Amino acid sequence: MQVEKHSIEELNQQHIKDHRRRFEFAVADLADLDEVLQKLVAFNIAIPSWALGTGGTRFGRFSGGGEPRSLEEKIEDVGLIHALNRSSNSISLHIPWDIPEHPDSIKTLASQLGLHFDAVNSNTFQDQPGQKLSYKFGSLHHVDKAVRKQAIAHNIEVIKYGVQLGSKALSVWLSDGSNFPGQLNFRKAFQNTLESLQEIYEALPDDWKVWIEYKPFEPNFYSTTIGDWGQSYLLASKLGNKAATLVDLGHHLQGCNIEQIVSLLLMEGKLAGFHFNDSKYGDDDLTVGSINPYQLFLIFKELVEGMDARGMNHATDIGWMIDASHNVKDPIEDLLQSVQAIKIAYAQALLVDKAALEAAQNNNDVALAQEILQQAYRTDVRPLIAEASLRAGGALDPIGVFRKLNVREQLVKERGSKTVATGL
Ligand code: PSV
Ligand code: MN
Repeated sequence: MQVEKHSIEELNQQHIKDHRRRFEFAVADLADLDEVLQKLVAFNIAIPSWALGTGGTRFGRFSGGGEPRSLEEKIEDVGLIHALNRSSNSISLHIPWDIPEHPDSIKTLASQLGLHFDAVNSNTFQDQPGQKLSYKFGSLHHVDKAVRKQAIAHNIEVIKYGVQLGSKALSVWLSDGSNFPGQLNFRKAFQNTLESLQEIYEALPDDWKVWIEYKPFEPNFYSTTIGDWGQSYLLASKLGNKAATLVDLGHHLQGCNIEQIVSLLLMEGKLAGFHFNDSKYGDDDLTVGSINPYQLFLIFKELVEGMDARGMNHATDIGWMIDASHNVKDPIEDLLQSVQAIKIAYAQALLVDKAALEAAQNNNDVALAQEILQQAYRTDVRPLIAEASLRAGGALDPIGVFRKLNVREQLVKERGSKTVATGL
């Protein structure tokens, strides 16, 4: 199904007066309003193909109704999200969960909905039916060269799918690691990973990048071969200019200062992209901004400052993507919430008075520096996000419209109440 533009406009009209009042109030003191709005309109966040169905845990999965049954239906769902918020203009595929059997028609469908293809993701953390060798003890780091070769070939195949769709990056996350001390030789595991990645790197087209994701634990609980940003950065540096580090917010140990990591990776030109989510303990699947919105703001503050320092385009020079699993919420609602939370943090970061902050830092005026940051963080920027959405042809209140138009009910009618999407 598709959400018609006029339905969104009609519902917008019902709230336009309230919106105008809130907007005028919110922007009264904003000097560079047009610039901020332009940046918000331009800012898009990719939707992962595996997040459109209900996610599960290792204990179970409680499917929702109307889940997409095919890649085409997943693309339709991203089209719905984009129609509502005008900020989700791309989809990131995970192979082999979502193999584009007919790339031309998939591409046409996507472009009809205003979408393109973000990074393609390889999967060597699960065995597939009929697969010759197992990834039980890892893939690119495996002690057996034949397993490494199989995993390399899979990554090269994923690049080929991506080329057909117009993607420009391969995103690699390895679950390779060990569960017990003594299981692995760390150095050999790292060297094997590097050599495997070198072969994959050689297969990258000139205008492509490889994004190397890190994660401290899970599914391995003693060591992960690419466990932190240092290990990812080391690999990316050894590989070359086309390789950089991908930061998944949930892939840090508790209390980790992610904003500092982001700042330094940006400084070195090695920040490839983001997987947005949130976590309370050790998970990486909660909705971004649902637990720690201040941290999200602080990360965006570093992103904006660091990208400006390098003259980067906020919207396009870094890969922005959500990576979460929705176990109890409607996935589309959760993704709409995620995009809103990201845009709120981004807008607040744009409001930081950079000159005043720099002066406070140079004067060691710690209290004032904090005041400046929190002034931006405590600004209610929601009317700006709504205005940006309105100007881009989206909904003032994307979730409200999703509910008013009974989108999920219609999807259940079309697809059935017992559908299960591929993914986690
Ligand atoms: C692993 O936890 C991860 O964050 C990686 O990005 C995977 O590709 C994704 O989740 C889906 O499994
Ligand atoms: Mn991730």
